[in-house]
Amino acid sequence: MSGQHQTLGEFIIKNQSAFQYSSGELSSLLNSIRLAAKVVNHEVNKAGLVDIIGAAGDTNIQGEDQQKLDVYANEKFIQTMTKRNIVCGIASEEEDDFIAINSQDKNNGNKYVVLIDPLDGSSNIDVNVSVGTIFSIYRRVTPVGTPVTIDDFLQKGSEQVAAGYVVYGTSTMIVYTTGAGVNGFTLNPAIGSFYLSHPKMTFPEDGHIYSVNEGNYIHFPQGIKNYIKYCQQEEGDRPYTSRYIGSLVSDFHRNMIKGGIYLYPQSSKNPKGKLRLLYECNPIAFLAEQANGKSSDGFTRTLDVQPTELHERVPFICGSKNMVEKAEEFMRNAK
Ligand code: P6P
Repeated sequence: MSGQHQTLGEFIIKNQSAFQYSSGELSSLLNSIRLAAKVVNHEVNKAGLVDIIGAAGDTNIQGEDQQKLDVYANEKFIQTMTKRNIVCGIASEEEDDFIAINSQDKNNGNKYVVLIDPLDGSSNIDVNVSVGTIFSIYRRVTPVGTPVTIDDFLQKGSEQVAAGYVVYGTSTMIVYTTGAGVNGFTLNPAIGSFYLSHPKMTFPEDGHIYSVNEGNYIHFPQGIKNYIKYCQQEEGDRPYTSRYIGSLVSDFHRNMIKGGIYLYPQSSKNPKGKLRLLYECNPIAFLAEQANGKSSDGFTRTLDVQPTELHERVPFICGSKNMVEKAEEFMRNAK
């Protein structure tokens, strides 16, 4: 990466004045995410070499086997954010309840809460397929200096002040937004710095890739079945290409660059879908809209859903605007 590319640190400083809230704290928070991403990346990249892959022998609240890297990533992100003394609370896919930071300190002026999926797609670790970290940042809604409550976490996705992901793929990238567009930074492992490699990322309005686990086809609602058959029809620019990695961050990242749609609908097996609203769907939906894409459950805009539980699941359709609107049309017509 030659010298003319801006580093993530330079970009954060250059753009912090555009951030409507206390920019210094957000910058410091984004820097802590950058540090944790480098630490986790180091372990993910050598997962096959050391005895860190394989289940940790424990299960999380989702009842999913915790992979050792899940546990490791969770610890590292929580540690780095806690140390920076900016955050008053953290919620994680790997933690049953939210974690209050310094709540005993009445002078705790921390204003932000963070929700994370520390290692999404972790079932892919043992087979060397890319995985990701997803994060979502809000300002607290309860008075500063008081202990954080569940209300600080159960905010609509439209209230997010920042969101992003780390994708540990053929290269490691951080992609994030603070509400002024989406920018992607690639890690130069030789130097240990992230460089602005994908400025102003934007979804093509149309695409030719659909990403869904077709193994669940018979369990899908009729509208989704009809949309999948539409994608497979010989007509116009169809059939589309089916690409499904089984890692939301990787499927989303590819679709944002090339144009495409990702679907994890409700089904008779997963009546509310599989993906979690607060730390998977909302941050990805924020990024999608900031990149001129769209995201819904087939009827309601993802960012408008009022959360009621920390680990609640929602049906999720996200990607190129015209493709999501076509899928929504099939959902409406099948009602
Ligand atoms: P399935 C990973 O567990 C995840 O949350 C997403 O990253 C991924 O897109 C989806 O679930 C895969 O789920 O049921 O198709 O294996």
